[in-house]
Amino acid sequence: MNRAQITSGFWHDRLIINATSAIFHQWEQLEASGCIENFRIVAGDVDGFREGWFFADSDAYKWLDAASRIYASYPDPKLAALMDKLIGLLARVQEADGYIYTYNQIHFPDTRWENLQIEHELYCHGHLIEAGVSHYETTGNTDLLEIVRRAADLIVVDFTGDGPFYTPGHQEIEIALLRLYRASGHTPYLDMARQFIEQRGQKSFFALSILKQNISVEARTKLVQEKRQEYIATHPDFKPFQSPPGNEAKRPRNVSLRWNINALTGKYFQQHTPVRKQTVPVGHSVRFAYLETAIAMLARESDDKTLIPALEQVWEHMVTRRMYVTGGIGSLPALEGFGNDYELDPEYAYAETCAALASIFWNWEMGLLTREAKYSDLFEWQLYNAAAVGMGLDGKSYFYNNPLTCRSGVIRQPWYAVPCCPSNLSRTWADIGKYIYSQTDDAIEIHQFISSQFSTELADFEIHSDLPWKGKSTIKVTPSKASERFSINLRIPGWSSDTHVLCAGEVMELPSIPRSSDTAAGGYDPRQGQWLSLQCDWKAGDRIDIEFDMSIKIRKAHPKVKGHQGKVVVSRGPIVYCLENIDNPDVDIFTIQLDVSTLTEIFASDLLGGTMIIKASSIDSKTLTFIPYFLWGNRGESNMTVWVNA
Ligand code: FUB
Ligand code: ZN
Repeated sequence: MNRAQITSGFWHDRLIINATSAIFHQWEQLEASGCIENFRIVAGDVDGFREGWFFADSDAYKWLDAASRIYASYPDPKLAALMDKLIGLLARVQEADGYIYTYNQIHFPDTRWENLQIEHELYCHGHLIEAGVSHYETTGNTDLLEIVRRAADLIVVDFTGDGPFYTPGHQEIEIALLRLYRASGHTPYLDMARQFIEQRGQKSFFALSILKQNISVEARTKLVQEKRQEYIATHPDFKPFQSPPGNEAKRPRNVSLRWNINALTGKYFQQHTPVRKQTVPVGHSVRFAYLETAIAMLARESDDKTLIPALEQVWEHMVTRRMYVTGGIGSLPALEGFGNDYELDPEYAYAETCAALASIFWNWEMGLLTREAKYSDLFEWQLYNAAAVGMGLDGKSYFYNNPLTCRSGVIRQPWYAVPCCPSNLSRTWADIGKYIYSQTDDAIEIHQFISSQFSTELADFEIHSDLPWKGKSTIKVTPSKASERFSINLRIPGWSSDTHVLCAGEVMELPSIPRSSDTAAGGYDPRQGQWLSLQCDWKAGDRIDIEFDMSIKIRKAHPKVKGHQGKVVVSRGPIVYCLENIDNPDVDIFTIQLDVSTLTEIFASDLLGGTMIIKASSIDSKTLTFIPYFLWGNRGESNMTVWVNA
């Protein structure tokens, strides 16, 4: 596995918070909310009532996945003990044939795979499988792997050859099976993933089956609620967990109607048409990007080129028509998903943290599938903006939905009734070292400039990077032989309009940046990323010096995006900035007019853990302070806007 060790700088600091604060906080919340207790109830360790959504198990698995990945770089015995405790519990909860899903095991022991479009049974099994693969990869221990293989084998037995009706409503099992196939080489997992993917959108009368499942889900939910009331009445000591209030996303009118239409047509679940015809991003954005990730993985694993055109088209459509300037996706609350082309209201923006993460996974796979740099450009942008905003500086407070304009009431919460984002973010950050480089037969590709070191059979590499605050990066190369000829391909990000590269002291000529004729809707266009190929006889002590352009940029939305006329976004390097009213107490951040000729950067070492801020004046000479968007909301309730009048 290609994994670089993160050595210093921005990400090193974030990963320490992830490993020392976030992961333990998340465990406490899983305990407090009853998620872990649900497993103890099934195991017969305790008496109690199962709490949380029917898919609550997935949060325990995602935590285990995150903990396993964190453990690879931060082998804390406390973390190992928690993981072992949970794995031991899962071993006792799993049924003899591999099934494990506390909702059914407690409430409906005689039913399985009942409402696949709605109840997330396969989604939960998918997260379990992913946790098992991560745990095995990072610890070499097979305890969890054995559990997940039993679960995966059951799925293969129960679903192989079944028709399109037996396709999950929330994608995830496909990614999981493909990861398990990569780890084990066992082809039934690959075949099962292929079946789930190929059968999407093939079901006739989808609306009828959704209506039927909805009736069943409602009846089952009602039954569970009645049982719960009964339990509370007979157990006066039972103290249900009070989840902090969620951040209500501001909703456009008629969004419920749109949700219904989306669900009945299958678009919400990406079940409206077969995957090779899915060229427009629709529906729930996490499900969408998990599906695209899985398709890209399948295309790589089975060398199926027929899957690529739709992947490329749907990506192009997303980045040019349906993505926010932060890289956030999903502009419709309630639907938690895509709106129409150019429908990118900053206040309604749902842009769930998990959706950004899902897109990150997809971009990585696309980069490896096509070897095009643009995918790693978007990866980087979403990592620093749409995803990084999801976790507070303390590692213990989170955003779920991520508006680009907030007039009130959005605050970071320690937990959510649906806590899918925190551990998803933690597991992704813990794996940043896996996304820094890749290798082909004769080249090393550097995708991300993050201070780190790694070794391949060709050479040892040390990257030192001042990103995201300063533009300097260096790469030291120590080849395995005294002199070794191979290529190092550097991604030159589209956001850097003037990059300078010195290779062993020699100035390199850069490829010209292609400018596309159609402007991206949101104001950020990742399609300008490029590879620079350095083909040399590398010698010990060789270094590559890179200087990226860190000038402040002004971005504008496409004229078709409503409400954005006369508004701009400020960005610098890979970072999108915003105005938060706590830094601008004397102005109305929603109406103030920025004088774009006054923008200048200053490093504020005592603000928000040390950050580059941007100072400017309004046209009536008021001082404005911009902070990185990903840092907003770290100082209590506040208003914020990414789009500013100019
Ligand atoms: O339903 C499982 C996860 O929780 C989804 O991906 C999120 O959007 C949230 O609903
Ligand atoms: Zn989420």
